[in-house]
Amino acid sequence: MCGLEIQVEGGRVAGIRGNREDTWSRGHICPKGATLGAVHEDPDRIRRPMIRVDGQWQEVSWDTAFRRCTELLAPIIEKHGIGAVTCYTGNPLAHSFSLGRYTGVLLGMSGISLSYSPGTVDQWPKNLSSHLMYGGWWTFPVPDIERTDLLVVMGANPAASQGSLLAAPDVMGIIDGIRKRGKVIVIDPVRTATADRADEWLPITPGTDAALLLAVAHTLFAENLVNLGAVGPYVDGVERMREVAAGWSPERVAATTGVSADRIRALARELAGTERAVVYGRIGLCNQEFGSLASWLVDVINILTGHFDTPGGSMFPRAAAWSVTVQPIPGLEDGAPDFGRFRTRVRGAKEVLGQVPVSCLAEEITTPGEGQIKALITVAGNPVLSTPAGHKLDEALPMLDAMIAVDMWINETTRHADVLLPAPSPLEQPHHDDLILHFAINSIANYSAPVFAPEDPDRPEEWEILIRLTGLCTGTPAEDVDVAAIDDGFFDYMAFTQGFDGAQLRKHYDHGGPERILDLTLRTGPFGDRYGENPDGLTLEKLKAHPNGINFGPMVPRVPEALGTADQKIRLAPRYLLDDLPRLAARLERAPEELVLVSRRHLRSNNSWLHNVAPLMRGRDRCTLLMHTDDAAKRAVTSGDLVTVTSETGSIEVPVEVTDAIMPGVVSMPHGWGHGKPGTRMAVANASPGVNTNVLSPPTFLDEPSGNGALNGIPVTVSAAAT
Ligand SMILES: Nc1nc2c(c(=O)[nH]1)N[C@H]1C(S)=C(S)[C@@H](COP(=O)(O)OP(=O)(O)OC[C@H]3O[C@@H](n4cnc5c(=O)[nH]c(N)nc54)[C@H](O)[C@@H]3O)O[C@H]1N2
Ligand SMILES: Nc1nc2c(c(=O)[nH]1)N[C@H]1C(S)=C(S)[C@@H](COP(=O)(O)OP(=O)(O)OC[C@H]3O[C@@H](n4cnc5c(=O)[nH]c(N)nc54)[C@H](O)[C@@H]3O)O[C@H]1N2
Ligand SMILES: [Mo]
Repeated sequence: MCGLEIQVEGGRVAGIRGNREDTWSRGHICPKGATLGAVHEDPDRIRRPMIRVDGQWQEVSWDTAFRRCTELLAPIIEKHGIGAVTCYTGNPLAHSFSLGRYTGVLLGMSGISLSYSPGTVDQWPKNLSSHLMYGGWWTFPVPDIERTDLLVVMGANPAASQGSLLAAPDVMGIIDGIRKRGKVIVIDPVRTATADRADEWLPITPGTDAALLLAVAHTLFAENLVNLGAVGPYVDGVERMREVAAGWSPERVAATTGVSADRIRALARELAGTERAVVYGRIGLCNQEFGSLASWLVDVINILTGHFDTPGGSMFPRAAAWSVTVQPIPGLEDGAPDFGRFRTRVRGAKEVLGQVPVSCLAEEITTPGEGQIKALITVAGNPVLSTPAGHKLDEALPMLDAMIAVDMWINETTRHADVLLPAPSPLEQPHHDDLILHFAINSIANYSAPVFAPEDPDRPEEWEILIRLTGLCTGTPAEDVDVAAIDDGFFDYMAFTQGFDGAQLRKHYDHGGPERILDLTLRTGPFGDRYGENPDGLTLEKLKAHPNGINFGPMVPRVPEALGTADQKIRLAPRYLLDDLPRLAARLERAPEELVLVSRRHLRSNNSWLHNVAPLMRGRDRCTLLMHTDDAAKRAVTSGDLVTVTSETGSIEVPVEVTDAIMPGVVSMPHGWGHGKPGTRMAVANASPGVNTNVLSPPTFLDEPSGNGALNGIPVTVSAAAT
């Protein structure tokens, strides 16, 4: 999202720096932005379509590649039906100009009934709690960190991640600003770089945040500190919440959470007593055993303390261009939650908001019988490294009859494909953010033209690839799909959702594709011209006259307008979530584990896929196991020693890094490593492969209400490695 100034000399990137004139980022940049040139120039990046012939990759024309897709997929669909086909759409689609706007075509129009994504190892608990509380599965409240005086960060490390369901430029600079006028508290089992920059680090036992937050709610009610502020008239369920919280005294949860009853009470008082305060919870709260409860309770605390829908509190952003992704799920409009509309074939996992745990994919491929998955399309994903027990998926993928991958590299996942369709370099595409604008603390619009013309003039854009694959799934040979017709149909539907006749609107355009969708979403967004109804409003054409972007300013109160519930009320205490409380109560009775594993991120990485970028890989090995000094002493290991880490699912060897910046009883590893597999083409990554932490993630360790994977709080044992 940061504005970049890219210098080009002789057709090459000569330098990238932050654009000081950018209306959003004002010159801020992170290492990922600064090294995009290396992604563009990476000799390992695939540039031509490839098909596998007798086990060997062969570069072919696009036409041949699409024909090969047809040859592979059509007979499978004919024999087994579309139910034998699925797709995995990965994280970068949230960031790509074309994929962000067109994955909906593949998911919505291909007839594939059940698809997989890292959503269920990421934000599914937040989708669930937002669906239940606000009637919008992407209606996420975001901490207004520019205007708050007390920020409580739980399970997030913006010093590494730069934010997440909180998009803000230079988050750490903003955090420094909060400290000057107020206070920052970080609640995390690890003393992260964010915690180091905060006023206070409160270590917490992984997976127990929901219990802590219930005790905060308990204190707020018990001490008469509840004050809903302006949203008061729109909140339903306060009395129910009072009854629920009554059973969760700070004393009851102190031992399990590792946070003293006094500190919990003081936290409640600080939050209630600070005019502008906010709690932010992120991946550490989602990817855990009680992810839905924790995600919900963050919002409950913000609401009970009057820090909701008000500056400096938790607010609903207004995206200048709305995202196709946030469309309501047909059949899951507000009302009684209707989850488990279907269950998976092998494990019987229930559907929640249209998805099932991503960890089901391997067993659906390997288990014979009616409905077995025979063909897989992956788009911008590397589930072999990023999903629980990815090593099992690695074993399952060769059993497929067909696999098509749309990606930039031959990595741990795509090495199993039969057809590889290359994505263009980020510098060969236009850019305007999409989904992440819905989590941004300012309303911004910012369009960038491609820096380079396509190296391969024949190459289709990724949205065209998605449309061809969609058509193929519905019975048309991929090479014969009428891309423009499907694109028009998609546009018409999107226009219809905004109350417009697409066929009429299309007369404004001489081209289709994501630019047309972007124009539609800008013009029908909060600042748009609505195709002439509001003549001074925004259009893509006007935006293009502002190369540094347009910033429409900070968040504004949006309740009740933002609510999708039938009665435009916030449901503070949804029954579906309350039903999960007995499971949390049982957690309080459980004996402590000897050691549990949590995940972490690094500033110079992005999940599994920037490890082939040499400038990002400099420095010492980052794929290490952080372990507390006392735990290391007990096991007679010191920094640099190789240790064996074992969970119920698997075992890995990794170097240990001994530190006091982590709670005793907790160890931490980054995900996205485990390169060096045969058949991959990533020379830089393969030279420093690291190990795959998800070998240790049990596929059935889940946040039950959402089906999201619990990748934090995994019981493990650690001992010095024999080797
Ligand atoms: N540089 C970089 N940036 C990234 C990414 C990247 O890989 N690299 N990934 C991107 C993606 S896909 C995402 S989703 C975001 C995520 O953004 P963040 O949520 O900020 O992610 P992390 O940096 O992993 O921080 C998670 C923190 O949760 C803590 N934690 C683990 N378990 C628990 C628990 O039970 N309770 C509490 N309170 N804390 C816990 C961990 O110790 C860790 O410090 O980052 C995005 N940004
Ligand atoms: N243990 C543990 N596991 C985790 C997490 C954790 O915290 N701990 N975090 C989880 C989270 S939050 C996430 S989001 C997932 C990520 O899970 P995935 O999305 O499966 O993994 P990525 O590593 O982001 O893989 C991105 C893939 O997209 C490709 N790619 C990049 N840009 C483009 C593009 O423009 N077009 C195309 N077609 N391909 C592109 C890359 O080459 C790479 O193969 O990992 C999850 N796994
Ligand atoms: Mo993510």
